[in-house]
Amino acid sequence: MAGAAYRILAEQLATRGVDVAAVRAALNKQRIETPSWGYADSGTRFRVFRWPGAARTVREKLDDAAVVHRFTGITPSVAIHIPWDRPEDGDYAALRRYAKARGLTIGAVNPNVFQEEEYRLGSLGNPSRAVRAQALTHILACCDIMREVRSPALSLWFADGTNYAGQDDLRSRKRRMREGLQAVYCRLPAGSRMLVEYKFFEPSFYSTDIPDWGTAYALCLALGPRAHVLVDLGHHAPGTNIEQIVAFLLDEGRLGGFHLNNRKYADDDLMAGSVNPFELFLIYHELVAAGAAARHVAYMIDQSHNIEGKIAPMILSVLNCQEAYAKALLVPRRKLAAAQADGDVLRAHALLADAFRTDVRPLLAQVREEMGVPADPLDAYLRSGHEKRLAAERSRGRK
Ligand code: PSV
Ligand code: MN
Repeated sequence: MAGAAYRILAEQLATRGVDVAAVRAALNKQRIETPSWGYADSGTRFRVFRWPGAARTVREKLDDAAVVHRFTGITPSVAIHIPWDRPEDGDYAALRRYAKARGLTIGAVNPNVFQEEEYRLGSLGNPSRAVRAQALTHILACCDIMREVRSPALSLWFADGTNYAGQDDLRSRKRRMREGLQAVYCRLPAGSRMLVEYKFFEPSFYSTDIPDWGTAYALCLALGPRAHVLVDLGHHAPGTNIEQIVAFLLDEGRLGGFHLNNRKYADDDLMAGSVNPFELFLIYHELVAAGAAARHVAYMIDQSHNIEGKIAPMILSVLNCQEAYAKALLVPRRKLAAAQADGDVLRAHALLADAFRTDVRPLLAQVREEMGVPADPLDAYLRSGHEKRLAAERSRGRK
């Protein structure tokens, strides 16, 4: 099927010196984790528009993740958020088996320490010792859940911060956060990692306890080698050079993973690659350039679909990441290094831009054929009638 178009592209790439077989092999190994919360009704603080057929339970979320994996072939794990994904019977081992029966594993466990009434002034950074203890207890319970679901990572994000100057002592907040994280770090399940996510604002607007990668990095250094920084693409001020942050963390061995999404104005949690595909490409370019240093990086989507559906936009995000990675694999690294060494600014830039401009769709169609998934997964999914079936099935019992 991919046939003629692929052969023409493969020939062109070969004349450019690209090892097409190696590119295909790399694409076959690409993996992206999808978030349980992206399958449920979610959205902005203004309005959550209900989607007919959105998942209502954690098992339905896993069912939907399995559909995304079936159509894309590269999303075999699902991140969970606790307590949002607490199974009704509380049996996490059974949940893991349920996932396994659908060809999935459970990925990162995300403790939620931002929705209880007690967390008004924060969780691990809260001035109250009792509230800090409550947050710590929840996060440690998540470590136990990690053991049951065999999760490789504890993914931490804190809404902690202050809204007004003088509201709290900034140095004390810093120390409390560090102390709390240290208590968690000691209890990480064997072989797992702690991912520390930063966000420059929201829901705290005057100060955020972990506002940037530098703070997250400093905390990780203080904690130990199993603590790594998590880069959520939506959590940066406009104009931030995210790929430079990625390069720095990779080089220091502290890039833990990504929350893939795209932003336009704030933390809008839009589909990955939808606003700025060039940025996504440049990030993948750094990852490819880092080679083995990027081995342990976790690629996780974190988006909140509000008006565009659930499963289909998840598929599109995955495909956008696949496309960005494919283009990054085409960068002629030796030629680029030579242009850089020669100080040939224009040529160096043009080499990158050329890779980005390459239409890799025939290549991806070929790779998908090899993986046994549709050449155009989004189109195949939309035509499958699955959305209609879900909407009918899941409308029962809804108000
Ligand atoms: C916060 O904005 C965040 O990016 C964190 O990763 C949360 O766990 C996730 O969104 C879902 O609220
Ligand atoms: Mn995130």
